[in-house]
Amino acid sequence: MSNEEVQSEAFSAESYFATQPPPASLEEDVARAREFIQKQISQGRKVVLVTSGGTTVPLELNVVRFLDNFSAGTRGATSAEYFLKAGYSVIFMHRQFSLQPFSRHYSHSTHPFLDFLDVDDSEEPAQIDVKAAEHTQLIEVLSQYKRVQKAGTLHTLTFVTVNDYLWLLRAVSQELVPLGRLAMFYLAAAVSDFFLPRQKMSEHKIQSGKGSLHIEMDQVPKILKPLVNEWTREGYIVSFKLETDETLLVPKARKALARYGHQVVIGNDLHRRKFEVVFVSPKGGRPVLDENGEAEPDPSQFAESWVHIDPATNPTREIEEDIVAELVRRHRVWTGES
Ligand code: 9Z3
Repeated sequence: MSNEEVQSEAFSAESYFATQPPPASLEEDVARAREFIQKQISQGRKVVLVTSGGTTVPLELNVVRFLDNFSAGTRGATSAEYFLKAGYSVIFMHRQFSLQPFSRHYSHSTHPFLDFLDVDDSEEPAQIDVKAAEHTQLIEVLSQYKRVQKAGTLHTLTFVTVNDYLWLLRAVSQELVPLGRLAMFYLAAAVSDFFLPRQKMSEHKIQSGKGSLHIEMDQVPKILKPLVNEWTREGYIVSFKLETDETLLVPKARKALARYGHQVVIGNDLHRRKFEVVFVSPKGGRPVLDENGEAEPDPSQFAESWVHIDPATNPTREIEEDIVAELVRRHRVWTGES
């Protein structure tokens, strides 16, 4: 395909997958995920796919430079733990090296593990101890981790680029189809809006010395559309909307619901995301958009509910506990339970 043809391409999901190559590990990753899903189905479990962390956009084929999306992976990793506690099996699809369930409590930047160990080297062999102040939390985290390992209810998948993410999301969502309404999608990963198609990328490191760098990027296809309408028709789909202007949160969440027809958008402001989020969902059937899809949908078609926690009165409380509890309740209604 020539560059001109690529440039004129609108990049629907279909044209994206027809022109951008799959990651090398896709088949193997999907086979492992399939095996995991089949086991969960045979045990009658609900499965949630949690996406977490930011995707990158490489600028070169031999990649030296890339654009990144903001996300430490806290939302996804923390939520995955609460889903596991609620009895869900979890496919944790995350950005390589971003936070993961359980080990997140001992992240190298906030709570490095060397700092909670003591060593007594006055005798041979030297003894290692966990500091007394760390016991309670470590026992709790480790016990849950071991329980989950024994039950085999956590499966991890890794992405780096937005291309890895899109291919994996499509493949795994198709594998989740047999679960029908028992599957939930919790799309907390921070996904690039723009990318550089492979056909436009320079093979080698872009050279400096020629003045400023101009790159024209294409829009990443809106993946929620085929996810909702083609890849999974029955799964319960929760997407996140990140804004830095709080006044945009609810209107943009409403628009996304009207455009894609999924179940919930959780809006979060970048600076307040750890103690405040808003659930936006359609009140009745699928909300209606105007013909060209540009105008604001009628607000009376949507319900909003805010979740707040107060870090001053309870500094250890995590908002993900409340988010997951609410989603578990809503998912029960979706599956026809109480
Ligand atoms: C989020 O909004 C997540 O809650 C955060 C979590 C990325 C803010 P951290 O990992 O941060 O705890 O540091 N994720 C979704 C962001 C996103 O890309 N949403 C798309 C959009 O807004 C729609 S799927 O267009």
